[in-house]
Amino acid sequence: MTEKKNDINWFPGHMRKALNETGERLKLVDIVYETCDARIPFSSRNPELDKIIGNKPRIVILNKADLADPSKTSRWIDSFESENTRACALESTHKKGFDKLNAITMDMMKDTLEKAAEKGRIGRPVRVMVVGAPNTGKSTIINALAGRKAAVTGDKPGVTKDFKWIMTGGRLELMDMAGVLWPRIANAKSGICLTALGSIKEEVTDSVKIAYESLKIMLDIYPNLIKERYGVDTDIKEASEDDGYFQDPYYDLFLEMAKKRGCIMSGGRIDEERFARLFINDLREGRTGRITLELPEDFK
Ligand SMILES: Nc1nc2c(ncn2[C@@H]2O[C@H](COP(=O)(O)OP(=O)(O)OP(=O)(O)O)[C@@H](O)[C@H]2O)c(=O)[nH]1
Ligand SMILES: [Mg+2]
Repeated sequence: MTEKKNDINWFPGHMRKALNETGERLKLVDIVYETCDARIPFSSRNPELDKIIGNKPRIVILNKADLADPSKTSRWIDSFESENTRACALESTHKKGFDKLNAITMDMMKDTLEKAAEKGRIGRPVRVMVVGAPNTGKSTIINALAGRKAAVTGDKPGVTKDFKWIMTGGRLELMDMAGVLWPRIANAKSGICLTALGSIKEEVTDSVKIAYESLKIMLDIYPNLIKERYGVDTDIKEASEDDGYFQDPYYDLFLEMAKKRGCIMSGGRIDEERFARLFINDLREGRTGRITLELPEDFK
């Protein structure tokens, strides 16, 4: 494996600006929908954004729940709710989960709307800001709520560049925001997961390294999914000193998987780059299976 770039610069200057502007724009809304990726609810939540949102009413949305492990999604929702944070799961491309989101929103806005009605403002709109890490599905959620393709979406981070108001025709007025990362990612595993699942641009890092590291994570949590998808034996035998030279059984497995998938260049060398991209895309798009790589108790 060759090292390409070691410094992952995932916090370009415009993201600091976007974070600061988020604080300013919060004054314009009643409630915040904070999106995260249901497969990595810890790593895809922005601690800086969390601070900025503060006590403003918010709902944490575990989006892409169709790609996550359903029982683990329930555990995450219970964990948020037990800490008095409202949370719900969405499968926004399938338009699932929105009744629940709407019910929680109206429940949280009840007092505000009643007070407005007493002052004669009956049917006052509810203004929502949708924020979260890049590629977590903010614009897709907005389109589902608006019932039309009002916001641009795409399968890479950084699609929405600036904020935009979108009217739904119903009670909600929605503010779409550019996805924001934060200067210090909690740990190496978070950085790998965020890149593998699409919130950090792949171009800033080494796809072979990301694939190799995410394979290790998968072998730890879902070895059977790897076994089933790639037809390999996942019982890793750690290299012993007796082997006489350094061996990395995970890297050997990575190469075996690449070979099985026919990622071979002319001359017989294994095309690690091609397999890395294939492996990451399988993971990202759910072909490896439904996965949740983090549990609430890991962060208590
Ligand atoms: N499977 C699945 N894919 C989703 C879901 N929500 C969004 N996506 C996909 O995820 C990708 C990113 O969606 P966007 O709505 O553009 O994400 P965003 O948060 O607005 O991204 P930025 O504007 O770049 O920050 C797109 O390819 C969507 O089709 C979901 O619930 N399930
Ligand atoms: Mg967007």
